[in-house]
Amino acid sequence: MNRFATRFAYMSAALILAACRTGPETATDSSTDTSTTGDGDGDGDTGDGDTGDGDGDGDTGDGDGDTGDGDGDTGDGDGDGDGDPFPPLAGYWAFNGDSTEGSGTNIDLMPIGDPEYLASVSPGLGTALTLDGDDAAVGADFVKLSGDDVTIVAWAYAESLEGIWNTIVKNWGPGTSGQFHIGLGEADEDMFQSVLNNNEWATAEDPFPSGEWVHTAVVLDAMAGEHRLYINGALVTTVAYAAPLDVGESTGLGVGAKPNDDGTGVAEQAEVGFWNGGIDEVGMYNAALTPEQISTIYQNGLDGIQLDGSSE
Ligand SMILES: [Ca+2]
Ligand SMILES: [Ca+2]
Ligand SMILES: [Ca+2]
Repeated sequence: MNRFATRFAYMSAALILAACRTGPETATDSSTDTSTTGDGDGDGDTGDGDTGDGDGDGDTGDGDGDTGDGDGDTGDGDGDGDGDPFPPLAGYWAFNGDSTEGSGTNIDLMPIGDPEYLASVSPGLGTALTLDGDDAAVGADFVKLSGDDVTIVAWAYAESLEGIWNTIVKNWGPGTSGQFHIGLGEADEDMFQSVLNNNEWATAEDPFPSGEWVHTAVVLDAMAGEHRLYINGALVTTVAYAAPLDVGESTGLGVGAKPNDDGTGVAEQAEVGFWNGGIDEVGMYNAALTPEQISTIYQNGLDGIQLDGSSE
């Protein structure tokens, strides 16, 4: 099933569910939710207990009684009914011909320079954002990750490791910091690295492989107090993580380069960190995924299964 058919299927499922709900439930939602800023309609706004899956019915605590995403399984949002436990995506960029956001919960990105959309890890993953050293995709008003548990994943192909702060994905500007830098290190450090706003760093021990697709994952686990890096589904680094995750003031999101502070372009500084190569399947979760889930995402990518459970 192609992506659009899949999304249509979600929408149909959501509409059917909405139609099946009774009037009193809806009335309860709107009448009892006055203590929050949300309206209880489950559309992803804050305060009404949504977990942010953006499908309008997967929220918890809004009085409608559902706990899943309305697709009949336990909340992975992929609609495949297999009951796997993946949380809803809080941001998803599949880069299949464009840089739009795929989960409905975060921002579309705009191309900077002349990025192309070329072959990815496997045919099922469609195309990847392909950059030759002066291109990127950026956007304004990034919907920050909420809570203290976070997972960010991406496939990345480094054609070259030249340059500093080579960026895979970043909410961080030149004048204001943000929630994270994920990419490579500064100066000659070409190790996979994640930097948080409170200056906690996690750095892999080995240089990032070039000339091949590499799956990367960063997990912030508040309960365990761990900030973990994974390469190709395997844990490579663990450092201490002290929640909360600082939000920071930068509002831009950059894939393939550091954005400017408001995400209307790339940072105008030497440390812009252009990625040279490919990036695909950038996904974010407001949850600390387990080692098994990270491994599954890696294996799914090799098998051509995208984060939303579909294949191109
Ligand atoms: Ca893709
Ligand atoms: Ca270019
Ligand atoms: Ca470098």
